[in-house]
Amino acid sequence: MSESIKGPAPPSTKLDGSPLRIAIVHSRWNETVIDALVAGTIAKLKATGVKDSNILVQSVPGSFELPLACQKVISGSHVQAGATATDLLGGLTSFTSPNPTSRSGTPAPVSASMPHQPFDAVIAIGVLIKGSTMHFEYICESVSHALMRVQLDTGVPVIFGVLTALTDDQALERAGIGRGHNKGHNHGEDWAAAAVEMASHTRRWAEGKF
Ligand code: RBF
Repeated sequence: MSESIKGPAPPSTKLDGSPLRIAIVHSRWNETVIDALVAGTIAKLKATGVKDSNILVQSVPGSFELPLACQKVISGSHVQAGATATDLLGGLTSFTSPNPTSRSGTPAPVSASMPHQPFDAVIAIGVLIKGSTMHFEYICESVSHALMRVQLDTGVPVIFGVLTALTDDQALERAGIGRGHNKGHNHGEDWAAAAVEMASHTRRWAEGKF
């Protein structure tokens, strides 16, 4: 049998996750598959250089909850970053100048080295397995549209890590834990690579660098 032509080609430049902060938001339905996907995603993020301390993992009950959670995690990280920058400026003021209004000198380190920078990308992970009612169709459609909306509305890449499987075996194989001789491939690794690539592109493009 001929080899499959499916799947992403490698990126043209080496992935460098070292300056990036990335959130994983996952649902808890179909836990065996979710656990494998989350583990695969984290392993690949670290392999590209993303620091442990720059990976946040949050969970929600089911896939239907993913879009709102991603949106709130993104907006919350801006609040957190703002608070951190204010803390740094406050700290700097009290150390460098007795008069807060005349502060000068060293600028606060509020960019890439900031302890809580906003998320550069969010990876939404869910596993939907078709049942005997119409729930599958409704949830798949609304979640995929809403995740796209979150990334376009926020300008932060949201990676579509939602499996929409017709059978348990399809889901297991896409997490690399198939029951037959074909274990499949862990798609979490691809989602991590996509997150690092899109986060890096987005930073560069935002600075007008192409
Ligand atoms: N959530 C999933 O992430 N994957 C599923 O396969 C899934 N199947 C569901 C099937 C039914 C009949 C119902 C009622 C919910 C299902 N959910 C599933 C949960 C859904 O995403 C959500 O958490 C709940 O509907 C609460 O908003």
